[in-house]
Amino acid sequence: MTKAAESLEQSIKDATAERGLDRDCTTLSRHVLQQLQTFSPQAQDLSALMNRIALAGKLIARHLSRAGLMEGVLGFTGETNVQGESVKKMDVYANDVFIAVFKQSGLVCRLASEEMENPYYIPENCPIGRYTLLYDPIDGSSNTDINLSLGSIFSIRQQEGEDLDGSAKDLLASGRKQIAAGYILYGPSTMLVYTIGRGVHSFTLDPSLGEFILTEENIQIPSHGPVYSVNEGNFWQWDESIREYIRYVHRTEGYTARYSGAMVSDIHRVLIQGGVFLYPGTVQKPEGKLRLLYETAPLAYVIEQAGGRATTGHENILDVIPKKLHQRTPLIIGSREDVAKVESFIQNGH
Ligand code: P6P
Repeated sequence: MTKAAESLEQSIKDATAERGLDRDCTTLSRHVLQQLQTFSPQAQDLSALMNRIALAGKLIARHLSRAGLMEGVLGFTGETNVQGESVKKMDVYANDVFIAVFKQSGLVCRLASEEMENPYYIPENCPIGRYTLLYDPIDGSSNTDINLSLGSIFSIRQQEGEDLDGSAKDLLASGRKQIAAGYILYGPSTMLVYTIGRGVHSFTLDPSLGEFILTEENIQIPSHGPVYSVNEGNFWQWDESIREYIRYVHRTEGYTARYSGAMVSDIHRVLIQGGVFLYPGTVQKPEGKLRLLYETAPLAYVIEQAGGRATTGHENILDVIPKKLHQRTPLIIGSREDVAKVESFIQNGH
């Protein structure tokens, strides 16, 4: 090999090694600062916040990976949560993890979760901690005991006002007040997907480093995709318009049904491959099953930032103003064209 060729080969190796090192150093906390292009106190706070969420994800992923080997991790607690749902031991563990990682952080004063009727306050943080974490600690917990994918969903809001009476009324505001949102997907690998309003970015947990490393920046959802994701076992409960949409995809080439029981997993698929996820209202639950503040609004923020859409069928999810902390909404979310197709059946009052 000529000297020139050897030199070129070496420089390519050096550049690749440097890119590899730089990639391994693009952790979540650094990426937040890169996104904000500033080292201001607010930027540092947000970077630290996301780092704490990443720590929660690591602790939950570790617990899940050993769940089948440990006593007291799987199965039900025997309790019922504020949603009227049977609580899994993993729900309680994950809920406590998010609380624990924010203690002594000076960052988060309040946490609102699917598992807690009222917000949890961390007194030592409250004088200066102006952020609130809203989260679903384990989304799809029915998958825990059968070792299938599940997720955590998070949303960060700035506290508005002093909340002196502990009613957290300022949380009853639209999803456009979210500062950051995203999810952690516990699958074959553990991924964290987030937005702070500057695009959607994914990170993969490298267990050998114990760090979430940047995987993909500025993810764009396809404008159309083959996936439709819905629990067709609820067909008998749906409005006729949703039934008509399902009949349409049944008779139209190019669609494929995917439904895992954990919407983080299903919506991540839709984000990457395109398509639509639906959890419509039913006869039993006309407002739907999913909760706005810590499920549909954060996911809507992510999907909108990726170029997709999220609607109740009549209103943009991010415009819905909740009347109560655990308010539910129907959800139709995903690629622009596929969401519009579902809406066309609703608007035509099929
Ligand atoms: P169903 C999990 O409980 C969840 O909130 C979502 O993650 C999931 O898509 C949905 O509910 C599953 O509900 O009624 O289809 O079992």
